This record gives sequence, structure tokens and C-alpha cells, in this order.
Amino acid sequence: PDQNSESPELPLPGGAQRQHAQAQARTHKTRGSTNLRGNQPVQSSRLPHRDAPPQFSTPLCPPVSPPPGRGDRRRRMAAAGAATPVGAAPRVGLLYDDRMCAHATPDGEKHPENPERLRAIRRKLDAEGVASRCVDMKAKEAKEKYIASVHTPNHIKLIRDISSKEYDYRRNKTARKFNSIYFNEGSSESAFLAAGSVIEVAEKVAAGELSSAIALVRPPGHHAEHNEPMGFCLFNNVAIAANYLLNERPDLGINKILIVDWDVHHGNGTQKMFYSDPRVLFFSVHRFDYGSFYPCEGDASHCFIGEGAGEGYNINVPWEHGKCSDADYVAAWDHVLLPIAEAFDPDIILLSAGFDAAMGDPLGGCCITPDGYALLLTKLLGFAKGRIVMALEGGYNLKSIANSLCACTKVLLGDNFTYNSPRMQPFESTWRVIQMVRDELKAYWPVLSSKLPDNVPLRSAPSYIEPYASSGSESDVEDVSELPDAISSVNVTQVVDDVLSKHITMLKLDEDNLATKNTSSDSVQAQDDGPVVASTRIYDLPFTWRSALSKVYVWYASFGSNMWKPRFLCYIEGGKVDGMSISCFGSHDTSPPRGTMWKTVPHRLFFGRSSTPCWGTGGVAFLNPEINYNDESYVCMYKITLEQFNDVLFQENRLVKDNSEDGKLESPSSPLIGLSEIESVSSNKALHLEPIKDSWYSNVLHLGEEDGLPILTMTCPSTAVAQHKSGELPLAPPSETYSATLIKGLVEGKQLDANEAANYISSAAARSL
Ligand code: X5A
Ligand code: ZN
Repeated sequence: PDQNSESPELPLPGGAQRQHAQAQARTHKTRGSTNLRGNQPVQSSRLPHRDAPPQFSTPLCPPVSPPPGRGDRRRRMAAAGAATPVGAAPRVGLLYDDRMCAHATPDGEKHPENPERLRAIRRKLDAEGVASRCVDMKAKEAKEKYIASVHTPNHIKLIRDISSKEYDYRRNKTARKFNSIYFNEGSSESAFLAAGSVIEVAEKVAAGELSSAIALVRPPGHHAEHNEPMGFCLFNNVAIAANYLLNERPDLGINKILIVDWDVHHGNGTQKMFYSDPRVLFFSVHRFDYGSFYPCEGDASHCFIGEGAGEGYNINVPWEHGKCSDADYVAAWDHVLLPIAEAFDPDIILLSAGFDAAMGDPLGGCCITPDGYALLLTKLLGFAKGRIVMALEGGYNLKSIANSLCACTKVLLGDNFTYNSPRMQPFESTWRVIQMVRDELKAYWPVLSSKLPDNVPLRSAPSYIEPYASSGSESDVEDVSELPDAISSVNVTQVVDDVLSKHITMLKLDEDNLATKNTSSDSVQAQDDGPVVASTRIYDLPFTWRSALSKVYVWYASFGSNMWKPRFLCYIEGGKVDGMSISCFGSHDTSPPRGTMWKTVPHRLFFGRSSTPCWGTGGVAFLNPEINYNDESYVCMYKITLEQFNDVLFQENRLVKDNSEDGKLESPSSPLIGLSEIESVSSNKALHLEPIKDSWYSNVLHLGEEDGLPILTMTCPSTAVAQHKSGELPLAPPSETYSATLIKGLVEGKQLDANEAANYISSAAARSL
């Protein structure tokens, strides 16, 4: 408490380190320092980066020791060889080209990655008078020989031909073979232009004709793999440009490239392309959520550091959950990226600049502000003589991406900039992730061996995560009045220890996991052709989605036969009750619900379909996903883990398979509802699960909250309700045994007596939709 977060002083580490840090803080002060807490605003006068030292630290995230001597050398070089004469306005290239708006969904379906993204950015830059201060550039198609440095001939041919007339009738079918990809007759041209544009601006920056540049390109690139488009990406634009500089233009003297990927998703494609190449240092900071965040591959974890000559030149900072803010990113910059960049001393920086970690983004669930992006970018300008090439990747909220890009452009133009956004603390998890990354990489980058300061004020994880779900005793009623204090003075060493033991527990858990999962197939969606990309599966890692989601609780609201607890428990423990002709597989975690509770909800209960494998002839219960305040349906809520909820979803939708050869069970390898889905279902009230869109219970509804936890249920999509209304799908009263189960639930749950319960069901079955 004596050196608490409320102190206006810098929270400095103790002892010798403190002295060092103070010395460093003094040095920085004379040059204007970065600050997230308000004692001193960020001042960046024209070209601040050319003579300012790299900002390793903010008071929010106390300094780590800089490598002796390196800073001086870098400053010297910056002063001597700046791309722009000191005092002159920086020449910032801005590449915009309408032709990259041609790539769009084939029938105008809504899609987050749409042409309006580029137009919204352009409009904003024009309106702010920023575009006119930049050097206007136009797109050029990339030559195939340059694309061939990262993609296979097959892949290039596919993207070249996909927009041709002959492809018209196969285009959608081909798109479906890939993960999150659409094509139209404009896709080929846009893809070649996007790759060519990044080459174009990178060449000009590398040659010193521009100080820095921004390529407003789409489709994005960082998910695209050697032989496979993926995640809205067709060609890997940034990787192609990097190889162009290294292999085609030795005259430009670019021998070391730093790629910074701040898109909220892992840059899986880029990582693979330079995995054993020490000339390219790849740094990606992204949501990982223990493997449940797109692209849901284990190689986004911090353990993937490169191989062969490239060992140590691949750096992943994998967030454990959403809601990460400026403070978390600044911490990753100060304690991982910047010290390494200083030591690596790149000749140019290519920025995979996705803006889907921005506040308001519908996919990212993080909250970087425009000021935050400006600050992160300012910190990068201290390297490579400020030679930065920004290439747009993701980012799906039009306002957020326009504002963020505008702020970044102003930074590149050298405008004065003051950090004015709300001052947040980093998460505890951020500190832990940063420590893991540093430990993993310190053998390659000795500067990371220093001890992190241990008294940084941190905040606890977002509310939907129960940080330490103890296995046995639950003290639901606890005096929480002292909690805020306890959190603000949390001791980082203590947190790290706690977390360490938690991870050891996970490790043990996952040994059993491995035994059952090794035999399971890798993916739910079978791809009938296309390349086999060797990639580490999540269950090879100590932290799996199962161990992560086993610490998150939700209320599952049941409304049909599941209201009877013994029947619901079949989904947890396995087995069956009276009237069921098929046994349930049960959940991976068979522990019983932590709580049971009844509620009524303003949704219409109806009975649809005409028979089921489990209950025979008759309809089964659905909730109309539309809210209707004239209706009231009973739900019985069970407090279970998000892991269990996924297992229930798998079983309801018949995704669990009995592998009869060895009697092992096969479940999908990734969850349907991870932490990001919890966020999106909480704000959007419903989430239709695309991967299982043809299953009966593919629609997850958010019905509200109970003790801070989301109430979720699963039912049919509204499209199915419409089909039930029109008669396209049958409505049918429940079978004897099914309704008996429902009645037992209501009666044993003390909601209705037997007569009332029978009436409730028969009237729900009798009313037309
Ligand atoms: C470039 C980018 C995201 C793909 C998400 C697919 N891709 N669900 O942000
Ligand atoms: Zn993204």
C-alpha cells in the first residue's frame, strides 16, 4: 500500500533497478516522454522519432533496462542517415485505389470485409485534410514471379482464374472449400492489386523516396498460406513485399525486416513464410483465448519462436481473452517488441495493420483507441530511420478503422500528438503473457532477461471469467467491500506464482486430454481437396480451449425435457432416462451444475419437427428466438462451465460421434462458443452458429444475466421458425414420454403442479405460431 497506484509518482521497481529506471526516466524527460497516466502528455513535434530515443517505457509500464550502447548507436544512425532531411516535412505515401473495391461477396450478401471499408477510410482522410498532405499513389498489379516467392503455382493460378467467366458456376463451390473465403468476378484483380500495392510502397520507402507509407489494400493478406486462401485473405501481401525487398532488390540495401502484425488475429500465413528465415523478424500480438480465437491454431501460442536459422525470430504475444486496451498493447511494446526491435535493428518495418483490435470492432472484442494506435506507431518510428510501411489487414467497424487510420497518418506526417484517451491498467493476464514470452525468448534476446517490475497496478480479467474457480468449496456470499483495494495493490509475483500453479494443474489435466484426443479427427469441416497444412493442433499444447473454458461459468437455460434435472444430467454424466431410446455421451467434465434456478422468459415455446431418434414420434421443444412480451416460457437454468455448455451443444446438435473401432468418443476439436462468442452473443443477443447451420439447435440466445454471468440457451434460427409457420417444416405435439419428462421437470422444480404443467405443455403445443 505504501507505493500504491494512486501515487502520482512513477511506480518504479526497487533497489538497483529503481536507480537505473530513474536514470532512464530522467533521460527520457529531457526528450519528452510517453505517458499513459497523465503526468506528462506525449509530445511529438515534427519528426519526433528522428532524434528521440525509442520509448521503452511509460510510467504505466515501468522501464526495462535498455541494452547498453545500442540506443546511442541507433540514434546516431537515425540522425546521420534519415530518409528525410532534418527539418523537411516527411513524405508519406498514401495508396488508395478504387479498383480494390471490386472484390465483394458474389450476391451482395452482408460481410464484414467489404468495399466500404476502404471508402470509409478514404472519406475520413479527405475530410480531415490529411490525404492531401500525403503523396498520392496508385495500385499496380503484382507480377506473378514476385507472388511466387510465397505462394505455390497452384495457388496463384487459382486466384488468377477465379474471376474468369469459365469459373462462374464453380466460384462459390470453390470458396466453400476454404476457411472464411468468398470470391466474385472482381476478386482476382483486387488480389493482384493488393499484393502489388504493398510492393510498390515498400520499394519507395526502402529507396528513400518516401519517409513512410500507407497502403489501403483489400483483400487483406496475413492469413493467406502458401497454397491456400484463408480468413478473408487471398495473397499474403506483406510477405510478398518482404520477399521482394530481400530477394529482388539487393540494391536497396534491405537486409533485415521487422514485420509487426497488430491485427487482432494471429498472422498465421506470415509466420509460416518466414519461420526459418532470420532476415525477417515476425512479431504478432493477437487474441488467442487458449486456442479458441480465430484461426484457432496452436501455432499462435508464445511457444512458436521460429526454427533452424530462424529460431528466435518469430514472436507471438497471445492474449488470453478480449477487452485488451491501449495499456495492454503498450505493455507488450515496452516489454517485448521494443527491446527486441532495438537489438534487431531492422532496415525497414512492415506493419500488418489490421484495425480489428480497435474499440467497437464487431469481431475483435478489444478496445484500442485511435490515440492508442497513434502511440504504438509513434514508438515504432524510433527504429529503421522511421521507415514504416503500413498495409491494411482486418478491421470491421467503419468508424473505428477510419478514425484509427487517420490518427496513424497524422503520426507519420509528424503532427503533434498528445495521448488523450482514458487511462487503463493492463490486465494481470497481460503481465503473465508478457513474462511467458520473455522467458521463451530470453536465450535469443538477452535484453529480455531483466526482471519485470513487480508493483505495477493491474486489473483483473473481464467479468465473464472466474479467475480462480476453486474446485470444491464455494463461498458465494463473501464480503466484497475490500475487493477493489485488494486488486489495485495486487502483487505481481504473487499473481505469477498463482498462475504458474494453475497452469501446472492444466498441464496435468491435458495429459488425459491427449490420450482421448489424439485419435480424434482434426477438423469438423472436412475439406475434400486442397493442401494439407501441417499445423500444431491445440491439444498438443498445455493450454487448450477445454482447460480455459472450464474456468468460465454460464447459466444454461433449458426449456424442454432438459428442465428435468435427471434428464439434463445425461448430457453431463452420460446415460439415459425413461422414454429415451438413445444414451447420451456425457460431457468431458462430468461435475454437476454449480447451481439450479428457475425463471420465465418472454419467448414463445413451441413443439417442432415430427420425430426424433431419441424420443420417437412427436415434436420437441423450441423457443422462438424473437422476444415476445405476450409470451412467457419456463426455463430451468443450470450453472455450468462454458466447456460443459459446448459439450451440451455438441450433443444437442449430434456432433459427438462414437468411434466404434476403439470405443473412443470424437467431439469437434474447437468449441462453438468461446470467449469471443460470449462477448458477441452478450451484445447481439443471438449468435447463429454457421458451422452447424443445418442442425436443429444452431442458434445460441443470450437471455440476460444472473450474478454477472450470461444466461444462454440454444434453439432454432428464426429462419426455421418461418418455415414452421409456413408449413415447410412440421409442428407436432410432443410424445407421451417427452411431455412426461417436461412435466416432471416443472413439478419437481416446484414451478407448477401436475395439472398446470400438463396444461402449459398442451396449450403451447396447440397454439399456432
Ligand atoms: C484479416 C482478418 C479475420 C477472419 C475471421 C474469420 N481476418 N472468422 O481479420
Ligand atoms: Zn483480423
